[in-house]
Amino acid sequence: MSTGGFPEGFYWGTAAAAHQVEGGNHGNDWWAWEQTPGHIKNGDRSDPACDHYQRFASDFDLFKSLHQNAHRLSLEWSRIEPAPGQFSRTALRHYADVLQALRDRGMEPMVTLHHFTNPTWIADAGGWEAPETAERFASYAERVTNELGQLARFWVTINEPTVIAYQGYVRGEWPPGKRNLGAAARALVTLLRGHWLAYERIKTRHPDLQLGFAHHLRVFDPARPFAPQDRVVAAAFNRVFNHTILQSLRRGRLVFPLTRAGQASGPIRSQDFFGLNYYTRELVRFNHRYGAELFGERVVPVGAPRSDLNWELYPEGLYRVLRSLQQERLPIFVTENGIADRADARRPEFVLTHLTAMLRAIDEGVPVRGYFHWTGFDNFEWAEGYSAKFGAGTPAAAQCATLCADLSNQPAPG
Ligand code: IFM
Repeated sequence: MSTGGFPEGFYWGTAAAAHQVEGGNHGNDWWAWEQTPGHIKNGDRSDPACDHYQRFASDFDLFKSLHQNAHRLSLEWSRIEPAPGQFSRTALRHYADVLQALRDRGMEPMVTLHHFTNPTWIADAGGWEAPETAERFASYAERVTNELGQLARFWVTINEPTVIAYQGYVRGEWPPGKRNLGAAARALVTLLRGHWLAYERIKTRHPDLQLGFAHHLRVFDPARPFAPQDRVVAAAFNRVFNHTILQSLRRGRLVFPLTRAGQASGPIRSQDFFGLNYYTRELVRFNHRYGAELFGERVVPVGAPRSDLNWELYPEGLYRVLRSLQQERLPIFVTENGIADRADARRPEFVLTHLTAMLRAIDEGVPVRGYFHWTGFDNFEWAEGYSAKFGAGTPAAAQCATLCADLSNQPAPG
């Protein structure tokens, strides 16, 4: 039972990514990927998505009416820098208008600089496998914060680096469509270096900006808790998917196995807050046929509640992950948490049980400062196209949003 409630000034909102909602992003690697039959379910494409590029003001009106006092969004790199070193005044002005529109509504923006998409010229030059991409990303990040830094205090450099590496370089289901563990590790090294470089450059010019990284952390438990081989593979998943990045960031240098893939180092402190994207848990069972996946077959517990994407609904995992993050000694934002639920039947319970888990962690001293639900739109869900409905803009979700506001009982922070 909660005693203290949500802290004063708590941020409530939804999160989104430019390519999933804007429409019209034709200058990046994802748009190119979408043109090949078979890459996206039902042949869906990201244009027009939710037409948010045009409709942002009325979208924000809706969020405001749902009692949200913050919003997480991403900027589309390929719009801002359509060719190397050429920055579009039109795109920068557009994003300035977007951020100002949030401010006008009393909503605090959190801005992500990279959410999965690369300009085609970056992809053509080797994407995240090319070491120079780190430098190019940092230059873009520096320019953008110079132009827009006065409109937003919270910035996320990169969203879910391990998901980029896994989907794009291990599973081959996202661009660049590779299945090569060495390439995945090289990409992760460049992503980390990009974050470190961007952090140093931005902080030098704008020490007041608050910078973080959005990590997708999953709970991996052994499918058979007493089977040593399952415990080993679950621990290996936890290490590779969750802890490699966390430890590298904590130490300001690469840890094994990334040390085998390249060289990079950064400041010991390169996050002012911790961005947590939490969705689910997976049980891991040893299977000798899964050599390319660390010999781990991932399964959902029999009879467990699950989303339309077959992800287990496991609110306890949010509590467990938040407790484990206490050691980072950073303010925490839940930068994503949500459910694919076409019928909107399980979303209210999902939100309630996850908020309860979060509140339990807060009560036990975990410094959570805000919660961004994924998401406010039924948007373009990458390789799933429009088949997976994460949007919380439905009546049931509206009830949840009102409930959130009541739970926090807070006016929007000034
Ligand atoms: O839609 C994605 C988002 O882009 C990154 N985090 C997970 C979400 C749901 O799959």
